[in-house]
Amino acid sequence: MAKRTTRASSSTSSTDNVTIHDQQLHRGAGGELHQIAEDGHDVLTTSQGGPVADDQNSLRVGARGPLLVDDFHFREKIFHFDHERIPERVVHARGYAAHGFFETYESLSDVTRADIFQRAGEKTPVFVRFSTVAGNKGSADLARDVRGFAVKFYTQEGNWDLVGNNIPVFFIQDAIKFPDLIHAAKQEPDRAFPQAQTAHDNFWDFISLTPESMNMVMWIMSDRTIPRSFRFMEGFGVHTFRFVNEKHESTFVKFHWKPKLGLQSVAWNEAVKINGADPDFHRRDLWQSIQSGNFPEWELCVQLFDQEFADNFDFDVLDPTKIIPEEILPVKPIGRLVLDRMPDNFFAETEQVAFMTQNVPPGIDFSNDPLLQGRNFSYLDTQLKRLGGPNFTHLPINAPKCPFHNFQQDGHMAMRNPVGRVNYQPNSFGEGPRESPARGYRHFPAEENGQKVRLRPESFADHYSQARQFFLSQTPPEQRHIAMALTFELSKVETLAIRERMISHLLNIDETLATTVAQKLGIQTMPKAADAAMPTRQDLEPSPALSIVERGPKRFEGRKLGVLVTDGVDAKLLKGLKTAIEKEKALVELIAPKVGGVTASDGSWIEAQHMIDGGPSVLFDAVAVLASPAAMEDLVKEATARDFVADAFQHCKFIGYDESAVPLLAKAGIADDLDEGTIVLPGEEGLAAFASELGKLRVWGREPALKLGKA
Ligand code: HDE
Repeated sequence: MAKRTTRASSSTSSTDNVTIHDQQLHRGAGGELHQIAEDGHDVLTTSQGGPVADDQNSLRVGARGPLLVDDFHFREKIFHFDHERIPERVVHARGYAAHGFFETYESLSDVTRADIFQRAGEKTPVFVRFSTVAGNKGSADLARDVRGFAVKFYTQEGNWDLVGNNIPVFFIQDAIKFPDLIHAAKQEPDRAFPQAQTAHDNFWDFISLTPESMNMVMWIMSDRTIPRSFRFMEGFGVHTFRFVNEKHESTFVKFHWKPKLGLQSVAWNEAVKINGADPDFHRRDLWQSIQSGNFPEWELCVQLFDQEFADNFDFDVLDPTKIIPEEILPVKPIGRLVLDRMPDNFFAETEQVAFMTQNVPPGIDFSNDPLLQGRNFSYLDTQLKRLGGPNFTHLPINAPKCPFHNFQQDGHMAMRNPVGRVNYQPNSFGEGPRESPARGYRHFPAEENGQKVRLRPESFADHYSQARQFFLSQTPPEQRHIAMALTFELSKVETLAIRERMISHLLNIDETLATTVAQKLGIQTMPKAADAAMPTRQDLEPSPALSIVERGPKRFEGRKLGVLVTDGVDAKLLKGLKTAIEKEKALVELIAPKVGGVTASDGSWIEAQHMIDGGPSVLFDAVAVLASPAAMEDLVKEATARDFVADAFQHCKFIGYDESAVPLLAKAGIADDLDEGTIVLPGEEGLAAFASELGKLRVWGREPALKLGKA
């Protein structure tokens, strides 16, 4: 095919038909050429371009005889199919990605010479892949897990990969522990379960023996690990990096992504149910929002600091288990990221994209964070294994979009061999590329000296203070969720000593948290607090920036209202509701008792996107029930309809309804518990107020009375 495309470019062509050697060819959607059959269809060919006459039957002797080795078409087709899979990523196997652009707000030339940050308004193409860490490629989206947030910037001076997570700290301080961490987190090797979750002995055994992970434990047990969707997550570069300017001066930098629509997560019980109702919930969300033109957006923010700040800060800025609170060092927005195009092909782009922390352009450099330096080693190896050879940079998704030129050659699948005689330098033929001391990458000449040792610095030794700070910075519902998450996870741990060891760490973080979890786990005698490498410092100032609820958007924009409707629904009210929600730039989807839709009060046909069995309330941010009294008599008998409102209530969602829905609330067992989040839909004039009330997103105050997990 590729051969034909090349030849065709020099031939005469009409709009989408081309003639080569008297043969009519048809140009396909991707610009590729197809042979045309007698009846006008594109001709199916082998990979060698040979036209295929019969793709339904393999070649055999007689009608019932053996197959023949002459059948090169069969052999090629099955051979290719047999090799369709490549190894999945050892971590972050399940991912979803989109194209977009990064727009620089203002020149940062005073701190960095990175070309991408020189000109205000400049747009740089990007490819962004979100992922879960532990689950296999086919696992469900709402696993409690860290999310990867990997961004490839195709800059004018080479690709920059900012391979981050949605959590600003990590489990370990030294990359040498990474294989142990991941072995412990993934399914246990003898039984190959549990899949995509950390609620098992091996994970908590390792964690409880690794005090440096305690800050991360607070983060992963918080709602950050069950995000509402990728669009509502922050992202972090985690490590301290360096910006370097033209004068070779260095400024330390930490990177943050802030979602335009604010932060939002789901409830744990909701996450469990979403995994069943729509395992692709996050994928679908990204797909739908981009396809409908609601492009997700983040701001790139930086914390910039110098050596003096680093020397005076309470913690070592090279320790990836620590943050610098935003209240101490504010974040400065430097540009925006917009995702506006889905890949044409999942495998070619999302699966084959190769992120590598060591991909940095001139002006961006590394710090001595031992985790970062270990990563710089790892990512190249993993791509070789996964993509099968050193030429993975030739794949369109990985190739730079700026010109590139060197003498690398040959190897598996080489698509860009240097042309001409000279494939080395220096050479006296004056051919080929040469170094450029002025433009080329120069590593920051940091002074280093010391003995070769294997040790962990003293300055990395405080494992509990920031964990405590994180916990104390959470609102009461968020603290409750952390306690519930720890209880759930440890309840799945069979070895009692591991549970107790975790409680002994929690005692160093917050005594009430430790006692609550211990009580729920039925631990009779509290263990002693874990020995700490250094005593827990006095309380750090809480950081409200660490709370999702504090950082909530206070808007319903980008969210979804699910409206359960029946035959006889008040058409005017429904229309008014839709208009009010759409004014908030949010979506409305209808759920009907039967596939198709309902007939409204005025006789009009209203199409529904879901049937009640396929559209549970966990798929929506808030719900409404609009029915007719007659249809309600049947609806209350349906368990799925009762679950629809009972779940919405349990997940602290807003529920709007008209009077006809009262029997359903009664049957769902919530009629006596109505609160400020269960709202009788007013006449049309009040619908705008209802829509704006939804901006509060959840009624977390409802939760204590629900006695979830006997909290
Ligand atoms: Fe990764 N990580 N990682 N990681 N990581 C990989 O590279 C590794 C770490 C992160 O969407 C692998 O291409 C080591 C921290 C993301 O394709 C591998 C260590 C952070 C992705 C690897 C870490 C990350 C990866 C597996 C300890 C957040 C997915 C497949 C030092 C800052 C990128 C691959 C994508 C992927 C190694 C720790 C983020 C094996 C050794 C910390 C988002 O190279």
